[in-house]
Amino acid sequence: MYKSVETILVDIPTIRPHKLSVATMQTQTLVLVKVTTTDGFEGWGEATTIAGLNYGEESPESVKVNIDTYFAPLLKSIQNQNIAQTLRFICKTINGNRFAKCAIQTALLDIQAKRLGVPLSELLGGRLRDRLPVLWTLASGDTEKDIAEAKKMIELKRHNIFKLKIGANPLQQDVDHVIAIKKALGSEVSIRVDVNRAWTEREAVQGIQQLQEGGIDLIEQPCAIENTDAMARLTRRFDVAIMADEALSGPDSAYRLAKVQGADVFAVKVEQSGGLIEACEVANIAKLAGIDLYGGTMLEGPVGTIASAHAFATFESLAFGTELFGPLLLTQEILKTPLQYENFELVVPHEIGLGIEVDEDKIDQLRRR
Ligand code: MUC
Ligand code: MG
Repeated sequence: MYKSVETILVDIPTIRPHKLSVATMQTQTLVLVKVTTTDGFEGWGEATTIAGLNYGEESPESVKVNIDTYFAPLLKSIQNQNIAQTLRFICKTINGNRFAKCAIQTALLDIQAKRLGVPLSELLGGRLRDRLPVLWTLASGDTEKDIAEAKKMIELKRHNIFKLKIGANPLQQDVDHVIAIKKALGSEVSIRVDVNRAWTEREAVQGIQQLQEGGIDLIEQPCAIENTDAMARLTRRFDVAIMADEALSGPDSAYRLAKVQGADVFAVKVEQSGGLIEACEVANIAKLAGIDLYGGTMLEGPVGTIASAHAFATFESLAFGTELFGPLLLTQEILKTPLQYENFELVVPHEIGLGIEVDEDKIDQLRRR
């Protein structure tokens, strides 16, 4: 049934340094997975992470070793076409490894959607929208450069919402940087911040107070992943929306956070959730708990980005939009036809499966040997 499972690491320089509190990225390593079947289908998935092990629990190298050593033989041993049973079997047999599981699941869903002749979103319940708003992250580390970059994006009609990466500098310096950008871009432009868990609760209170007064719309993951109590207290204390990102590692964590109202908004990420199906479960938990949604990214390339788009297109409400800009941060294209970004949105394709065509010659040129 499954003929081959290949994991390919592709190192691509970013268009500029991307500064997060946990690392500065100059290159992104795409982790691509290609699965083929004995009846001639081919599916793609992605397990890309951010800055090696600085951000998540799986590295590009660990994903490759674990897929090659454990997932691939398991998949090749499976003799049926039932995707639900196959995914259940993988989850029962292999612990953890959410990013790898997401890549494999995406490839299997891509194959199944192609076999059935439908876009992948149809396997997730069907899409409610064909376009997703996409913000841009300003993370050059320089206030004037960030302002110029934002103005250019607005002019190009590429993005009109911006997220600022903070937490690497002293608190007041970060806050002043954010307020200066907000002032330069004006009240019409939504500005959000991502602290990537850099603040203690006391620092968060100090920082968020000023950011709220400065007209910032969203505060992402201000405190440590484990500090659910602090997240809940900040959510109660402030009017500005508090968003959980790294604290969400799939439906279980979503349920636990929702129970204590540990956030106003969930940043749903397909890889962090452990798959597209699980990302939809996180979205449902949020809906039931009255928590708003945002479509997050692990700065994947076009495969993971469009897979996320198929999942997010099924969400009933996406109050804070998405950040599916990963491919635009890269200096190289790996699709035969690039993803369509226009009018501040990403278009979700109608073609079967993921609806993309991977340029394998290009990947062959760029892959890590
Ligand atoms: C994160 O924590 O949100 C997503 C967009 C971006 O600029 O960084 C990532 C990670
Ligand atoms: Mg984040």
